[in-house]
Amino acid sequence: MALAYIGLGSNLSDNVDGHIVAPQAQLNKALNSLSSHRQINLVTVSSFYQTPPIGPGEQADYINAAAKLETQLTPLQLLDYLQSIEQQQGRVRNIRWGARTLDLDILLYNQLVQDCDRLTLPHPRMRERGFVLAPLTEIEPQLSLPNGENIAALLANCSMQGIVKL
Ligand code: ROI
Repeated sequence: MALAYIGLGSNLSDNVDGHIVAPQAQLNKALNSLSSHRQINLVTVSSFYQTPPIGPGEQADYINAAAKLETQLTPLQLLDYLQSIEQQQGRVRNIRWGARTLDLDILLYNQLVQDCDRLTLPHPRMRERGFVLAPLTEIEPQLSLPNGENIAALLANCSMQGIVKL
């Protein structure tokens, strides 16, 4: 059984059968899909955070969260499942770093270090992102990266400007 940490983010509403699904509901729906998988046990979910957008152009604020899960899936099987949830919930991959209905990232998978086409672990940009580290530190403050860096210490170096715990 592996321990994995997932980052969740959304800043767009999807239109499902004429109904708007707000970012918070996108995250809740994704968490339901995660916990419904037979080989995933959702252990802890952080609070939701409203966070200012990092990236180009005018974008709405994001809702971000982190989750801890136990799984029998391999990293790539887990990635496939996360991408199937993103697709179900109307994610359109268009511009890099553009607004999105739902973004599910594997942050850590055990203490695995890997760099292949589809998946780099730990997540390559998590070290400097307050919107990732704030929810992750809430659920696991003593967690460290494979290189020994503690996530709470990394968070102390990030700007928390505009990040609001909901
Ligand atoms: N900015 C915030 N605040 N939260 C995100 O989840 C997020 N995701 C992204 C980019 C576009 C980099 N910016 C973000 O992919």
